[in-house]
Amino acid sequence: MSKNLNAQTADPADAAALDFDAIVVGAGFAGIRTLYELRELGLRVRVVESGSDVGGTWFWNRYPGARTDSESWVYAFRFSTEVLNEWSWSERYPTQPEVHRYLSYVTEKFDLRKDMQFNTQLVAATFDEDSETWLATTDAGETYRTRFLLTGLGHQSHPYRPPFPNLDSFQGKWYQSARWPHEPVDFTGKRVAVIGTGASGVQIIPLVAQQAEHVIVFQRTPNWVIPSGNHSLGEEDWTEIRSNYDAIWEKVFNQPYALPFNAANRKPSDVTPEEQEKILEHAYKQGGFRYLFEAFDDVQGDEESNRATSGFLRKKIHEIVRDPATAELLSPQYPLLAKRPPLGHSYYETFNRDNVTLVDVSRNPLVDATRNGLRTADTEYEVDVIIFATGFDAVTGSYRSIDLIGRGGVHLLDKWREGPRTNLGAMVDDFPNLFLVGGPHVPFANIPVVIDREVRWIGRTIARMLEQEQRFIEPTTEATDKWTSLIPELLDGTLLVRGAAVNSWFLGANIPGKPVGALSYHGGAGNYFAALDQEFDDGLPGFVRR
Ligand code: N01
Repeated sequence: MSKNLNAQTADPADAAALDFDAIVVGAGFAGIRTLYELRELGLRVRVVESGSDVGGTWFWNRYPGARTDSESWVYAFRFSTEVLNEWSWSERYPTQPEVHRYLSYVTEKFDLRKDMQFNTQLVAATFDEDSETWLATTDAGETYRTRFLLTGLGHQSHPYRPPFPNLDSFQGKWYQSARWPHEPVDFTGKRVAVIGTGASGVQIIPLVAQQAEHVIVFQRTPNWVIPSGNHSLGEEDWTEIRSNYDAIWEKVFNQPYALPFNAANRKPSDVTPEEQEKILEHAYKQGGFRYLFEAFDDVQGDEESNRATSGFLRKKIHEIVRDPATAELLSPQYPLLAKRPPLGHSYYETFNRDNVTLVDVSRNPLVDATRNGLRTADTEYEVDVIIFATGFDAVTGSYRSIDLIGRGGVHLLDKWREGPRTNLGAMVDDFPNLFLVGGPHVPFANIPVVIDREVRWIGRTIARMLEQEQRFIEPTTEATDKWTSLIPELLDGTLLVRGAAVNSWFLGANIPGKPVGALSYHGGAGNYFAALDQEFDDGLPGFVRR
């Protein structure tokens, strides 16, 4: 049954008719999950999405090799047992087309599409203090009045490309990983430049190398690339997963990165050097992020665990890559996790191919495109195709696309000039009734799970407001200050803080001029979920409601 929020009070301020009870921005994991939650509360919801279909990240990132780095059975919507039972992923790490099919299936299953407006960018939203509603404007010039505004903009949705002033003069074709065309790109017979060796570049390079005449990989900072250990999943696997799903989710909710892993319960110094080798070899064979968490505990905080785990990887790089100079260039000189490590699918092996060249641009940077390719200060590289796998203005950059104006005319990005401010990653002071979904200050972790738990909290909070006939919620400044100051403290307890020196996106260090500091919660997903529950159970003391 639809609950028209206008009908709840005789307040004359409600003369302003609502077009919707809630507008949700984005139709990726966050938007889909949020729409479902709010529908269950009986709210009238409109999802506004700039793409032509659902998917978010999985709509835009169609580059060759795009697939998840989380294991499929937990890169999933937890809220519906039916979905968990009906959908069987075909691989440990599903490809972009499969994730897109999954999101489409969930959308159709719950008949969500009818509340979605595609090809529409929400460009601005202003909080109207008199009526305590949001006025949201689209790029088509429509203005909607809504009680609640929820942003599911994605962590990595504002692509970054280095400013090469002469890119227009390049006679070949260029592509950006995060804005890949829908039709296949044929690299046969082409000389291809790939700029960037983050998670996107690491997935692109091996596949393009199989097709292209020659690939030049321009690397500024190497990554610790962990072998994925990908494999297909059959009926037997799914029977086992489903019979253990409760236990799997229990692990997920307690593991720092919301992944279904067991704690190792040991440090390298607890075992002999021979046992260390055996343990690391076993974890390496398992592949994926299990390597980071199931061999030794606290790789993210403990120097000894980190050194043992990264040292073993360094040895593997040198074993796999035949040319010692190339192997050395591919070996990072910083702790594991100081950059977000990608999973590789024959990544290091690709550098043994005759048609792949690694060029180190750490000291001699690429400065521009030319008619025929790319150039550093002293060398031109002639190519037919350039692929920019150069990342994103992450987390807060997603908010550049909407001018959000809160109480007193304050613009969100002005408020966040020195870094984001939130309470619980869910709300911002001076921005009443605006909920951020999967945005800054939520855990740096397996994101569908984080979204699921956060949206559940938002749903429960709005349900409580409806029960108590309230229309207004805003975090207190004190609670916002407290949560915001916790974020750098948590980061400082980890080796991830070293990411500042190696351009890590999770610190904003990859974007020239962006303030460097923690954008996410590094206190472990389980602790974040507990903080959400505690806040709710205590009666939401960090928020003003009326
Ligand atoms: O972006 P990145 P990404 N000259 O920022 C280089 C998620 N994701 O799209 O490291 C030369 O990691 C830059 O060099 P440096 C995931 O969370 C997930 O790959 O700054 N190089 C770097 O190598 C991931 O972590 C998945 O020195 C330049 C690269 O471009 C996040 O998105 C898949 C340069 C950018 O790497 C971002 O990944 C894909 C320049 N001027 C993405 N400018 C999966 O889960 C930048 N670079 C599978």
